[in-house]
Amino acid sequence: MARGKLIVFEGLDRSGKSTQCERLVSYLTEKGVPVKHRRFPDRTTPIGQMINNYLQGQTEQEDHVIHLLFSANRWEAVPSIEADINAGITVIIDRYYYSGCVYSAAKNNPSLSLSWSRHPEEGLPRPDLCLFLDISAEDAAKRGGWGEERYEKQELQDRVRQLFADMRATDDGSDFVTINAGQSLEEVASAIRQHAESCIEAKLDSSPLRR
Ligand code: T5A
Ligand code: NA
Repeated sequence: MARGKLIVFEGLDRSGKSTQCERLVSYLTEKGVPVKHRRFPDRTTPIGQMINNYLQGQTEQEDHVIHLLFSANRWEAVPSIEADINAGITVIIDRYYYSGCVYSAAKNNPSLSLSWSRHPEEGLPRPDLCLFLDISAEDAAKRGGWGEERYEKQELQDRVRQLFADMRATDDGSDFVTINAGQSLEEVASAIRQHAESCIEAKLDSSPLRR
């Protein structure tokens, strides 16, 4: 049996990741493609609850500690992600280690560089497709809802966008397929469907997930 594919959505806060992730999952499900939808942070686990409390400003965490908790929250899901993919299910994830690295590095902590932030993520399954929903922090902010969680501030989001751009020059950034997320919902969805369908159709039967 052909393995499932690993597809990831990335981008700034309010770039439309969750909306588009849900649309793609319903579209593929209707077409009969076996898919599973996940998100990081996964706030349902004990580690995820610690992350949630931090994001909502109820607790403080040292910068490296919260970085490692976000990373641990991905590692704890790996056995289940691998089991799904080996069972032929395509796993579609809302945010992954790319966010993990850039949001931590955006804090400008001198001992938490983009390259330091990558180390705990080494060895996580690497996506077959990473859809980067590109929008300026200014346009994303117009969509409303900022100000409720810790990182939802224009200045930090501007640094996050710059770091995603810096990441493009690294090996990780070579994964990005950039989608103009400033278009209408339908235009964005249609661009995503094209990339996702060619990824799913690509024959990789004997090729294991990359690391
Ligand atoms: N984080 C995350 C880390 O620091 N380290 C990590 O390792 C990880 C994984 C929470 C925070 O955690 C940080 C990053 C985040 O700051 P989250 O739970 O993914 O991460 O964040 P959420 O608040 O759930 O989601 P986002 O803010 O990222 O929003 P989305 O999912 O990008 O956007 P979405 O789809 O909810 O859309 C936002 C609004 O825009 C509208 C939607 O209807 C909605 O109202 N919209 C559009 N409007 C016009 N045109 C379009 N094309 C539109 N698309 C969406
Ligand atoms: Na979201």
